[in-house]
Amino acid sequence: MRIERYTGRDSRSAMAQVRAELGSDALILANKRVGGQIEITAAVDVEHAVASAIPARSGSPVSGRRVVSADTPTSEIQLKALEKELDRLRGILEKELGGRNWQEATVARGPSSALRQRLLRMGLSRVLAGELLDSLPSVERLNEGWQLTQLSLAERLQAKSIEQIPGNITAVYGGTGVGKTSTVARLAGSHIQRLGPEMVGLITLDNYRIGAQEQLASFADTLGIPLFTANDRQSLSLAVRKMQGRRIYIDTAGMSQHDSRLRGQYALIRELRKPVRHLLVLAASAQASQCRALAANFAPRALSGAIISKVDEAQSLGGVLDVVISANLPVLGYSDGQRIPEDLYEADGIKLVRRAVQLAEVGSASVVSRPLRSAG
Ligand SMILES: Nc1nc2c(ncn2[C@@H]2O[C@H](COP(=O)(O)OP(=O)(O)O)[C@@H](O)[C@H]2O)c(=O)[nH]1
Ligand SMILES: [Mg+2]
Repeated sequence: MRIERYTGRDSRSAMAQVRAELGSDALILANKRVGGQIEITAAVDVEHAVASAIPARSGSPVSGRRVVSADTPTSEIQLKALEKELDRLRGILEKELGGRNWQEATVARGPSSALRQRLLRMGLSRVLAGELLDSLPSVERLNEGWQLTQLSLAERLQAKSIEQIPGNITAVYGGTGVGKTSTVARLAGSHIQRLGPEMVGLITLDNYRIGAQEQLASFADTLGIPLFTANDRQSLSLAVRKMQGRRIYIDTAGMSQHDSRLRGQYALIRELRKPVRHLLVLAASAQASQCRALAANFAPRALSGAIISKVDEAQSLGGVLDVVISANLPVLGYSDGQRIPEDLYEADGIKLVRRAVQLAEVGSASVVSRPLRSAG
């Protein structure tokens, strides 16, 4: 495996370098903005790329995918033979296509419809799939187009760290059971690890369920931080005053996507007239339509961003990614398990896209090869 870093003024120029040096089978591992430039980390698995293209010569009939061990011999002679064979195939195809421009033909017929299928299989909407493909530069090969498409999807996710958003108060909203209280506990927990318990405090607006308050109260007790319950403007601003100087995390009550009380809690917190990070928690395991309706409760730019929870339980990720992109919500983190605080991660566009792709691949493979589990 060869891993390299490339920097360019935008993804396209960085990708061009990747392509030129590692070829179009390169795998993008990460992309980030570094001082106004885009840095792409890419890898190419030289042995595997070559070995898996060489047919097995002897042994038992190949069933399914051939497993190539790391020490498969890849002699130069085999490589040369392979190159020759590829040239021959290219020649045949070019001849078949007659006078047409080879590159144009592949772009017009091949990659974009195949790419569209992949995007839809991930759970993205037709609209977003169309937008991503429209902005794709013309490419010769499917894999190259696929890498660029994933990269541009990752960019559209606007992954950011919560710390980039100003505000000493962080409020968390969302539907019932999506992971709001867990998110509050995780954010507070990681803050305590960095700055100590005397710098952190909690408020809950969740007065509807006793269990909900007990959950946060026991967390606050264990960590030795204050927890206030508020239900109106006065009690909320009193709680904030009492915790002056601390980083405050506000948990809210889960509401159905149609419940106007969701907006009520937001309005109450707005009345504090302080810089607040307003975060919407969206469960990746929920229906995209539900996530979309939740986000629609908030005016454009009312929210600072989204936390995507339950990534581990999702059957596909495209739906929730589509929602955050179309609602123009930067992704500020994601969680993939029940542990507090461990299972919350900083947002990383490439990682989320990779995960969405993997889920789509597993999903389509299981249709073909996984037997139905019998009950009992
Ligand atoms: N599998 C999984 N479970 C989660 C995740 N985040 C939270 N949960 C669980 O989801 C349930 C509801 O979480 P909670 O934080 O109480 O949700 P709330 O009602 O929105 O406050 C709890 O059992 C959590 O442990 C996650 O990322 N993955
Ligand atoms: Mg809760």
